Amino acid sequence: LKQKGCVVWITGLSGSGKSTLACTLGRELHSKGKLTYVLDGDNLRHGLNKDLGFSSEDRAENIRRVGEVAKLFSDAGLICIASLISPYRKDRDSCRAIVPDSRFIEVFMNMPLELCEARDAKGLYKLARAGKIKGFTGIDDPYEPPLNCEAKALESEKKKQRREIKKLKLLVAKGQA
Ligand code: GGZ
Repeated sequence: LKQKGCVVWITGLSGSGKSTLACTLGRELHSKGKLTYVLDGDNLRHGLNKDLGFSSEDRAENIRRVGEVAKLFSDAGLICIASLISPYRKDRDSCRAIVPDSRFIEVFMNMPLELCEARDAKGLYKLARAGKIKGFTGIDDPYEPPLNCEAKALESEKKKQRREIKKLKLLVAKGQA
């Protein structure tokens, strides 16, 4: 196997487009013959992390586990794309710390809360505003945007999206060098 692995870590609010970006990027890299695996926070909470809730401790453990798994995948030579809210800087930084330097690419979904909430694809923001979900990120739980991420993305018009994906592919190529 010639491929070298890396971790693409996508962070951002619920409904900011993390999963969509992860899938699109994964599909494109795959179609170029690259071994890729997507770890999606929401999905993993049905299996590996089904014992965890949304307290800051549980989120930290959720992110720690996914970080360790992502590291294993990247050690095995895969491009591992992780998409989790991962709201706390220190948790993301701990994941970065276990992956060799240039092999951790942090991508911030730079989507304003108002837009995520306006779209509210799953109706979760509405429930959070009504107090039916407690500790919802962006409503009554914090989100700490990255200070030094490798890339920012915005689910936007097709043309801009193309540019963002292109940039991410370049970063992945660098991460694999
Ligand atoms: C945030 C919540 C919450 C609370 C349930 N806060 O948009 P979704 O629905 O499909 O994805 C969100 C998912 C978040 O899981 P993560 O593993 O990415 O979170 S973290 O990194 O913070 O551990 C959302 C849903 O779970 N969800 N309750 N209180 N998101």
